[in-house]
Amino acid sequence: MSRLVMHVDLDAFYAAVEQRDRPEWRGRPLVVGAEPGRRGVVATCSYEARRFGVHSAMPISEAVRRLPAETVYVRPEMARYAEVSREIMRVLGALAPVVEPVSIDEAYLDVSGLERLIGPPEVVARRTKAAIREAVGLTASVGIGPNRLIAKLASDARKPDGLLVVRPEEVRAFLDPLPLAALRGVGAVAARRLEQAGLRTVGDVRCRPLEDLRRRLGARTGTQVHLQSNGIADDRVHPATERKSISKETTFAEDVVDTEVLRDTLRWAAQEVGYLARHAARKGTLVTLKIRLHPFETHTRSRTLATPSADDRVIFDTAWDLYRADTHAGRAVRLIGLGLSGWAQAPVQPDLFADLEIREGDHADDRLDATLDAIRRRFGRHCIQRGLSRRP
Ligand code: TTP
Ligand code: CA
Repeated sequence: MSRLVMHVDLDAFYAAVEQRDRPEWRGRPLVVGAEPGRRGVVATCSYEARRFGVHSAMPISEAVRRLPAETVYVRPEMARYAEVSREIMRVLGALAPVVEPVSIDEAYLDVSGLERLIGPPEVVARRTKAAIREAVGLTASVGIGPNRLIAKLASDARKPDGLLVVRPEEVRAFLDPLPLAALRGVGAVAARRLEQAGLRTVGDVRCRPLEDLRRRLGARTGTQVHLQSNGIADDRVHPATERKSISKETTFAEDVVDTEVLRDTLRWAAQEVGYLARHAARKGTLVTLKIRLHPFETHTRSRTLATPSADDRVIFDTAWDLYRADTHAGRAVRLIGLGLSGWAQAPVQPDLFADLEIREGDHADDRLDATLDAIRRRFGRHCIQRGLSRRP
């Protein structure tokens, strides 16, 4: 019997949290990210803003140029988003036995056994979306397929508020029209080679002989791409505690030289990696920085931490130090990312979904925000206020 993998991904996550909490911002273009007029990037934006071509990791100056005057700009408040995320992961943990969070707003679930308990895959997906909406008031896009690749592409395919189930016999028809970027491991170099051979879609790749793909892309990537274009991919969902390393990277649409853009991007990666490590109850001892320079030259640099850590700020500071010490600092960057590995000990807290300490940086303010949110969710929005409300 083939496995059923579900991918859950919240829509415009940070922006959706902001619009949820400020009804007057709903239906408007909204950007979460750097302050307009300063340097830095868009963390994310509402779907209303995406119509203007704005997206994550775009310089804020570019977003301001594209967006209309009524656009709302807000600074990210990580602690709030992390608290919402924990609630979502708890909801997912109650639905399926194995949940693998892969980012603050994304997880894979093995739902193979749920048919008998809940019903057909569509019902499982609908139930999941409803449970998330009920718990946190947000929409998620959900995809179900025979493996991770198909599940992820299925959740992407109908965003926002999407739901798509791709059955094994539908995999080819689903994959064939997708662009090459749908396949994992097809970077800029591989994509260029495939395009030079006249291939545009996954279907084009599927129709090429394996030997031809191996010759063009190398044995490893060629085989990978061949298997994926036939819908064959990893179908295992791992408990978070089994990961050997956690990393996040961003590929920019264009080369970046602005250090503020690089710094914002690494800060986000550190927050994601820190969040996932704390979720898995792990502390790492090795921070790795990865940069790809124009044209296709990739470097990694690592540093061992004096004390094992899963703290966003420690991870970021270490990676940023590595960047500044790098002889390539200042050159145009196409990709930047970081990783945490070398776990210090067995998980300190076997329960994945237990409340972990909130430590997105050492801001008492952030912690207070998260605590207030937790109380409000439990007892109603207006039950508790700050002495001096920061948000007018
Ligand atoms: P995504 O899931 O990539 O994006 P999204 O949830 O905003 O939008 P959608 O899934 O509907 O396309 O990222 C989740 C959150 O992570 C996002 O809300 C903000 C943050 N983020 C950054 O801060 N910087 C980035 O470069 C990216 C990609 C995401
Ligand atoms: Ca998302």
